[in-house]
Amino acid sequence: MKGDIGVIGLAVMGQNLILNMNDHGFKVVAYNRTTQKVDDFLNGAAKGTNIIGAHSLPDLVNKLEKPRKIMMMVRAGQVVDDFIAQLVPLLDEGDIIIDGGNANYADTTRRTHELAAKGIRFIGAGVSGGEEGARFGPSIMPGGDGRAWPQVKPIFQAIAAKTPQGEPCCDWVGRDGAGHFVKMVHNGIEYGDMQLICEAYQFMKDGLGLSYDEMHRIFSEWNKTELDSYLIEITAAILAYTDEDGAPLVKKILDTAGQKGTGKWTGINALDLGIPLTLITEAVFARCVSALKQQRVANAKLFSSRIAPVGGDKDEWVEALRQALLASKIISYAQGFMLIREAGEANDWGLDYGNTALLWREGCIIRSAFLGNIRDAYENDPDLVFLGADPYFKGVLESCLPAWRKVVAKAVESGIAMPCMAAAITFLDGYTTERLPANLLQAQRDYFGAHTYERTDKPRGVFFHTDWTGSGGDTASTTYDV
Ligand code: NBP
Repeated sequence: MKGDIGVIGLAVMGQNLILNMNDHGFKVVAYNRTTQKVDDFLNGAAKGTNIIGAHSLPDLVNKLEKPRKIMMMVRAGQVVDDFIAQLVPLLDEGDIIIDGGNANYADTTRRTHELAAKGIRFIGAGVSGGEEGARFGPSIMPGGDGRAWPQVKPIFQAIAAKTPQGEPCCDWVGRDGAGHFVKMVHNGIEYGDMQLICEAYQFMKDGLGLSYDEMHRIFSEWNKTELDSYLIEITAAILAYTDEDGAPLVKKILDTAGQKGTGKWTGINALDLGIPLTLITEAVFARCVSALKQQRVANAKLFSSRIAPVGGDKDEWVEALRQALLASKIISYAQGFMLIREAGEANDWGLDYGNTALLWREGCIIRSAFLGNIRDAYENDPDLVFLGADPYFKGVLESCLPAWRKVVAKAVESGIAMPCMAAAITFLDGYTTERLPANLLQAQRDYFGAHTYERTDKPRGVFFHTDWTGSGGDTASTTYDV
């Protein structure tokens, strides 16, 4: 009997996805560039299963049922193009190649079109949930050539995580690079969620002087509230984890954050599309600041910097922090969905935002109870532009606002860097201000560059230029923007 699906790439993600597929009754053919890993896998984790090994790409292709489905779980980038180039001559029209790695969505769009021209159907599927998700139920975000989806759907929906109601956290996102775009924004939101938690942790540790035991208990309690999520849960566990000497291990970890690029891509796309994705972008920059360790150490001495203790009732501050974190998180998701909407419209992907929230509800790193509320918001109003305008989220934002302001103001006063919580409240203040100072900005642009402006007492779309100095001409600029 031939295999239902082939998987190329036997690192952590590939092996665990294969085992997951096998558990769900699919016959999987496994291949890896370094073929020793195929034998190691078959004699190790895959021993006693129905998994079949392949020692070359022709061997892999020959062992698959038609139309063939071949999923790559390899390093993103050139490696994917190289495998595609080797596979295409071996495949027949209608066969399907799936890239389950963290591809740039533009590459997925290009590959979908290039392969369609050769009769091969391509799916670019974002997979989230790390090792455990891959093994027991990831969130999967597939996009690309829609004709391939009915063939792949039964396998992907079987292995995906399920919501408490039993719905799979995997459904078709849209054509071309839509799946990988949504996965990219997921990763950006992950950057934001993690940084928000870190800001609350620093306020508790350095402002309130709480112990690791106290912080562990607080995050455990927060996990029973609207903040119920995987990242809050693992933060509580991390704070309780001790090293061999009994001290919290996290205290000994160097404070320089790494990054692989998906947060940066999210920020770049937001800038390209003109979406104010301030929180996620600040989270990326916060990692950049953390990485400048030597400079920070030197400048801490130069400015004699220290965090001033935060006085007052600690329990009240902790509750205020919880509300600040929740409200900031709402803004982060609101901005993320604004970006997804803009990209979806620009590319005509026909995205379903409630479905996107459903895909992230379980299985992935940002999984949380909160995503159920986001799904409800988009089900109630599929055209919702700003998540904060949904009645539930509006209510939460309004009730959290006083505590949120207090926390951000106290952080600034005490010298606690809080880029994401501050960016979130600043965004909400700007986004809910009827008249911003951009009138002055337009005047400045017109003053130095004759960029013109619109007037409040004239219809939109009519542009004016003023000779501000009396020595300028009447000619307005149409050729450049500053
Ligand atoms: P890696 O990203 O570490 O990739 C390892 C695989 O890529 C191995 O099969 C390796 O083959 C192959 N490979 C490399 Br590296 N260079 C190659 C080359 N020049 N030619 C052919 N094959 C090459 O594995 P992973 O961490 O399992 O991730 C797989 C994909 O899933 C990546 O795109 C990753 O970004 C994405 N992802 C990872 C996670 C996670 O938590 N790790 C989560 C979500 C998505 P070899 O054994 O012969 O070197």
